[in-house]
Amino acid sequence: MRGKDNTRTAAEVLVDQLSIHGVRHVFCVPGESYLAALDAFRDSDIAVTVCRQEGGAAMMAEAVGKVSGRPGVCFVTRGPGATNASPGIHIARQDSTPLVMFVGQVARDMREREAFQELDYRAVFGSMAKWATEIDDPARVPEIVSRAFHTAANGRPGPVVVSLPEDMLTERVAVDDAPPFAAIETSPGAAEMGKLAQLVAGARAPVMILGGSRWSQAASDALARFAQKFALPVYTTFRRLHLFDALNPCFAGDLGIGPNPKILERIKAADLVVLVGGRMGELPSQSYTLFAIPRPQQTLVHVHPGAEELGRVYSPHLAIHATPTAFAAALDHLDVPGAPRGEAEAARAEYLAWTDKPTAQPGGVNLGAVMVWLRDNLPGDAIICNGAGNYAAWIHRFFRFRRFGQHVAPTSGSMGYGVPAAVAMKRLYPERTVVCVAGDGDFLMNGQEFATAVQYGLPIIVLVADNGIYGTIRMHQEREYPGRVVATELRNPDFCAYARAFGGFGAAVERSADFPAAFDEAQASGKPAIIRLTIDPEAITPATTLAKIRAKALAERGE
Ligand SMILES: Cc1ncc(C[n+]2csc(CCOP(=O)(O)OP(=O)(O)O)c2C)c(N)n1
Ligand SMILES: [Mg+2]
Repeated sequence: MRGKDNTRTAAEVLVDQLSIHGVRHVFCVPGESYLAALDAFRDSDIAVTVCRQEGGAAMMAEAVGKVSGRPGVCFVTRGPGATNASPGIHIARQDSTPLVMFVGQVARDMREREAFQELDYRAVFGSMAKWATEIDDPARVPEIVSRAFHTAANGRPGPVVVSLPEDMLTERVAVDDAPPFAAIETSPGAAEMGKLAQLVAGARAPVMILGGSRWSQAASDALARFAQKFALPVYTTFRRLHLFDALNPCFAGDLGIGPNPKILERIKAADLVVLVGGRMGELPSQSYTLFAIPRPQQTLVHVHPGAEELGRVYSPHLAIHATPTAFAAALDHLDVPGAPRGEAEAARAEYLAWTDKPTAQPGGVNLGAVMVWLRDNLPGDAIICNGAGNYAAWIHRFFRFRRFGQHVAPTSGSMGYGVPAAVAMKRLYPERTVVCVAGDGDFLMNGQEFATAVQYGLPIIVLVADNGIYGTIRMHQEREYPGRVVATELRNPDFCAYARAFGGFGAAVERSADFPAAFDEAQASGKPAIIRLTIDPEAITPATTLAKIRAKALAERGE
């Protein structure tokens, strides 16, 4: 509240800046280190979601950044609050997501004494965040918050950590507000686009690969128009399936873990690869084997919003420094000589053959059948959230994402992401169906945020693929150390009772055929729900079993 002398506390100035920058939601775990900021939220129209663990709060903010392209915001307390939040910061870093985390700090006159829960945030988050800073002077709150939003959202987006000394927050100051931050679209140059047109015109087998952030539905639509004009096969990188409509005749699959082998063949045989937005990191590049480093064997056009990413690993034949959104808009006006045609039709047929029907699996519940039912029955704008684990392979392969922001999952492979992401999505979009798919290990890393869903009346539906193991690691274990099982078995709680204990709905499914009724019941309950799916641990990927992996590894060792 402004005083008669036109002053506000620094905390009030801070919350006013958030409103100006368009923040609608913040996620937090409270702490005595930033009471003044919490108090300022009482007089603002920003919705505050109180969470159960800072990792959950940071992941919720990250999910908001992912689907909106605007910084998601979380508030955490000093020391343990900040370190608990670190997985969300790491995800934002690897996934190129705009996020601003505000963290409490000891009073300015106590710094450097290792006061209670004191941390040097610049040092701790220095290599993880895009920028880590501390506000010393209340008069600079508008300036530094504005810079935090610009830094997080522009170029290659990422996380920014802003530390708030406790006594700074309560100081009164007369200062002007900053203007709203602007997302800056870097547009491609005419010369680069001219070269791109020449390359497409002369290509025998061109393909497009989409990844990264700074996309929008409009960008995805513009890209689809371009791809269809020249029949270009379009692939997405690991966990970026939402960048292209899976029903589009040019869509040919995702380049993730254990991809359709036909995708690798086709990309290796391509003479032109147009990589838009992605970094082509370890997972999509199949451990950096798909393209030669530094100079790929195919002609590579790399479009990226961060200048520092161009030439970082791959030295492209044509580098285009642009956001995917600005690049896609420019494609509408691109004059490509001749009428080149790619092999989209054949690539699409390969995709359909790979994804149309679930593979046969041991056990009563086939996750492939569950995904096919969801793809046929969920509304076109339903949101799917997940974390990490082998269960996710069935989502990537069998679900068909239709629009931007529909798949919210960490490319960084951080377990425990799905529940907080689903809570955030339902908070943002109460009218949309939000499904979280989790592994049994994955779920319990942030399952406590189910309480947040109950507290705010957010009827998310969580499917827990319960195979009683840390499946991914067990798979690697059987490959590398066949038969020597260590630390990958789990004794799980009763997930249905867990749901009910929190005030939600719980159901167990033992056979694929019973899934639709359980899903309908969960929806009808109107409560946050957990559906436990009993998965045979042998069903380790859509393509193979643990026993087969073990037998193969033993045979290779001559045992
Ligand atoms: C935070 C975090 N810790 C550990 C890992 C390593 N890890 C990757 S997948 C996985 C097991 C996942 O188990 P579960 O959720 O049960 O899924 P499943 O593989 O059994 O389907 C582990 C431990 C990780 N990716 N993230
Ligand atoms: Mg498991």
